[in-house]
Amino acid sequence: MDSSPDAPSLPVPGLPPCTREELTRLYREMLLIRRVEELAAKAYTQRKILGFCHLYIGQESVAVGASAACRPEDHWITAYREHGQAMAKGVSPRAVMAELFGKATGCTSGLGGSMHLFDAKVNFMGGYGIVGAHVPLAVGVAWALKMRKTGGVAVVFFGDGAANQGAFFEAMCLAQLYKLPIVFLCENNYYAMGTSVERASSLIDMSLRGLGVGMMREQFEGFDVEHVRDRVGAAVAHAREGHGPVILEAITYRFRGHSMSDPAKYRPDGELEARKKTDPLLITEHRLREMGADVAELQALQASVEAEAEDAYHFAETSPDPDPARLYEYTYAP
Ligand SMILES: Cc1ncc(C[n+]2csc(CCOP(=O)(O)OP(=O)(O)O)c2C)c(N)n1
Ligand SMILES: [Mg+2]
Repeated sequence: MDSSPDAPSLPVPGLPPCTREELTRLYREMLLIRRVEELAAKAYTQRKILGFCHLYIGQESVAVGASAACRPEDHWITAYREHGQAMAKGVSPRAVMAELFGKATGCTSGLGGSMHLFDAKVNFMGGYGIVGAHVPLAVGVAWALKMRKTGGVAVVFFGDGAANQGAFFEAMCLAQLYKLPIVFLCENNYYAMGTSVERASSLIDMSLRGLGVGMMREQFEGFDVEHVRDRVGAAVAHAREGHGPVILEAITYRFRGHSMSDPAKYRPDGELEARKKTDPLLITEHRLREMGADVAELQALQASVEAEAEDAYHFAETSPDPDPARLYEYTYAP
């Protein structure tokens, strides 16, 4: 389906509103991702986690909203800021934390680390460190899903920086040509390392890139988990029904630096504080209160999340290191 400015757009609403029970579940998931990453940041400063570590704090509503719009048979693939997406797709906090610690019990057996979480059991096709390089892989996944008639949709998460890469444009061309079941989900968090989006691109709405190949597109604010669920729900339904790909841009913001070594001094004064007013956790907590959730209920939920995150940390810390004999297992063909 062509997506010129006059072409039909995605249905609004894409999904019926969340029940209070479902919204509570989404809030819990976002909070769990936040707490697990806060503990990961602590472990990093204690040198229990080594190498690169890119936190998703501030963006949790995108992954969690998308997960509420997807089915288990849908396949996700993403870049290196992927702890939250992995957990939202069903990788356990224990397996994520243990992988960050480089332990044998991690979801990649401790051989991948922060940027290479992977879990085929839940159709999480991995984090990747080369900016934009996973987008063509996602098209291959979508091709396989179509050929195998699985009914599954591929969802590829990528940043505003990745949307300037050549591989991304080529991937979009092919996906549209073959009407593949794929949703391109750009998380525009306004920065690629220290470069703001308008310093790197003449277009700051990356979903407009889809128009060049006739792809259905939409930009939306990604701070409200229920809204993300709705827009991704509309896009996934479009792709699942065989109408071809959709490119979405979720406007979001990362509260921490690009990686653990970035003090993020490039932000204009006041920008971070202003964005924290649209913290996904605050928005959803407020909605739950409006729906009748009381303080005691939310406190009990927060305590259970705290315990689960601490459990993941303890599990990672006490897990064994991988056997050095396995080091080359996935590096060279036998
Ligand atoms: C091909 C390539 N070029 C440069 C880098 C260095 N690099 C790592 S992350 C990054 C920024 C990418 O920003 P964006 O796609 O917006 O994702 P975000 O970090 O904001 O989630 C860059 C330039 C890289 N990893 N790969
Ligand atoms: Mg970015």
